Amino acid sequence: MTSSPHTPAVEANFDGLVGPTHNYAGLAQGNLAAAKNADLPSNPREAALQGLAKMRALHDIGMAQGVLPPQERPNLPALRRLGYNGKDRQVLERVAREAPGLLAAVSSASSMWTANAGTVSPSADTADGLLHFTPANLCSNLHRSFEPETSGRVLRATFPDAAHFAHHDALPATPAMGDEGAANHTRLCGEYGEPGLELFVYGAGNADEPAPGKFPARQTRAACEALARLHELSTGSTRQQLQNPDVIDQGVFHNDVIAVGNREVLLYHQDAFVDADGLRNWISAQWRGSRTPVFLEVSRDRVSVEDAVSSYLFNSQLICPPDGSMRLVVSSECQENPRVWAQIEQLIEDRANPLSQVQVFDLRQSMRNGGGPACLRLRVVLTEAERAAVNANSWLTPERHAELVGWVQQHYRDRLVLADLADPQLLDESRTALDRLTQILGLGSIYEFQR
Ligand code: SUG
Repeated sequence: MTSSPHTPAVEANFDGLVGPTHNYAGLAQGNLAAAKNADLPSNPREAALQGLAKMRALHDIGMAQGVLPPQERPNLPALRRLGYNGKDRQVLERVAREAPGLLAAVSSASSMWTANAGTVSPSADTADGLLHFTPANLCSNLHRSFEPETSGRVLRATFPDAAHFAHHDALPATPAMGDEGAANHTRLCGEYGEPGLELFVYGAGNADEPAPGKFPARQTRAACEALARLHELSTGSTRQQLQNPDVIDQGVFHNDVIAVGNREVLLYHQDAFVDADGLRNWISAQWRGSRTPVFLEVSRDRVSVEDAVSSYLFNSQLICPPDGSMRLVVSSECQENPRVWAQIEQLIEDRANPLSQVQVFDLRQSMRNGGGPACLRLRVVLTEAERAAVNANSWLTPERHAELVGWVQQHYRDRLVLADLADPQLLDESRTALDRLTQILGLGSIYEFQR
């Protein structure tokens, strides 16, 4: 197949920096790692450095790598909205005494998982030719419901030029419109700059569709439909796909825990979808790309859903560095599981698919909260003109990487337990750190404490 005329584009990854209050509070129902590790002491410094090491390695193999800042935590404005008033110190002391669960919720560093910051549609797919962003409302969990407002501000500051970027408000934050962003959105295409197919995966659909019984389905079909309308996607190039409710009940709280797509490749577990045949047929029928779609189905006999969830095999990043290879970026948990590792080796060795390399990262600090390599990044396909319009300091360069490492070492603690969240000193440290960060990243005053 030959490539149709199009504006060339690259796929950039915008990773979330882990914030200074990174902790394990067991807040996310249906997320098995988070539940299992609740109350463990965390190491925010190590967490942030692990994330930065991944960003640097991807930069070094020629990927366009960006950085998104953490949010203000503990979230004092949220506590004031809930009726806690007085001096910051008094607010922290009172909420710690009366509602420690709420203090944990307003202190979570969960904005690090930028795959949940929003949904992004490249300009090649949209009717108005703009690159569209909609922050996810994350209304299924209290601690995550505090993110969308600042996420919207961060996205606008990072992608500021209205001539290229269209920013929407988050969908109404109510269970009927639950939206968790790019974690449930997959784009397939021939070349990144060609028009692609956008796949929206939901767990909560119409009344006659099967639903999970144990854990919540966080993504709704109604939200997927609204996103496709807002982003001006054509109906022939979008599909709302039902997730298998049984896997949600086994800990697959986002589709990116059981499937990942990149360019023409869809890598997914046999049990990921209701009607995977229908999905493949639709992709093949609607395909306009210059490469042939490649479906890599991992069978349950080789990798069980349990292995997939504990290793986060499908939460790998599937990337195309400029050397022409296609690589899988995996967490070290994949290497430690012999069945998962054997599957990865087979995929890499099989010449019939484009995957040719694997790169392993220690992301344990994030993984203990159920956040793997793919959770930590928001993918944004950018033409050259769009890339030039991104806020310049949001790009990771070797110099900015070194500056951020120094910033983490200066401002972050190496141990945090839940009792520390009430420490007014931690609030001061976090604000000092974030204030400095907005200068490093050249973002302006995005935090309420700066306004
Ligand atoms: O929403 N964990 C996050 C993990 C998000 C992973 N993102 C993707 N799959 N894209 C969540 O479940 C745990 C926080 C705690 O328990 O302290 C948490 O929020």
